[in-house]
Amino acid sequence: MELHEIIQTAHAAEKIIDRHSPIPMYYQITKQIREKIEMGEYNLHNALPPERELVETYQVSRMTVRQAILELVNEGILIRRKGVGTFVAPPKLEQELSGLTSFTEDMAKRGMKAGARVISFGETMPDASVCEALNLHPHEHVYKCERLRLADDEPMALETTLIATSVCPGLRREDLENSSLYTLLADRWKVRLGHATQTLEPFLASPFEAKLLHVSSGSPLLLMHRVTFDQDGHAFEYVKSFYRGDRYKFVTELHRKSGR
Ligand code: 16G
Repeated sequence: MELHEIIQTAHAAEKIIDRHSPIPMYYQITKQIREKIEMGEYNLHNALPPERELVETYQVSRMTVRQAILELVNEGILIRRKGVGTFVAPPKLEQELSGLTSFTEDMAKRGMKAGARVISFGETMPDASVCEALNLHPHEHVYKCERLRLADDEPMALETTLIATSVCPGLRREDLENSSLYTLLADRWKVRLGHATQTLEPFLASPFEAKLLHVSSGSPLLLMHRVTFDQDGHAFEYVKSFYRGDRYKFVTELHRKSGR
């Protein structure tokens, strides 16, 4: 770059980045990038300018640019594609928290294809908390199945499901590969969904979850625990799920209680 170009670039960067502001420079850059996405300057189909170009535009260090990008990746606004570049992420999937639905139904509602890859399957003795949640007798066995859930082939969630063997005797690993557990339970064992209790909390991906979910280790995930009951009020399923924080947004409708 010629000297006059360097000076011009530095002047332009000064206008958009306030070096004297208490707001950190990386944070100011995230704001600029968000605005460019809103204006359509950066879109779903084109990669963001490479790091070195952003370094020149904003006249900051490579580390500052990286921090800004990481922030937006963690928020789910940008997405990194290995060896290709950084892109604007597709909109997050909005998931209602009030209805009792299956992953397969949730995807179908959006016109997406649900998938399930079985990571592990086996019969085991549950620990005390699962025994209590499912109201099991001592020594009662459960099937434990870990499944990676996919939406149009993209990994979205990692689910570990525990069900008493007495609920669905003879359940096999291959029954769960790319099919709906709830449909199977209803069709083969006449289990009818009633209600569920569910908790939701933040969690940072360990290298294990990160690899399966195609995110970086330490990325934000949403950890859900669900106990599902049948129509007679018997708890039949205990599930621990990790949902990608960069691909999901949870929605609830709130009603003011009468008498307030
Ligand atoms: C949802 C449920 C999970 C259930 C699964 C059945 C949460 C946190 N989890 O993912 O408890 O086992 O649906 O889906 O919502 P399937 O019928 O498609 O296998």
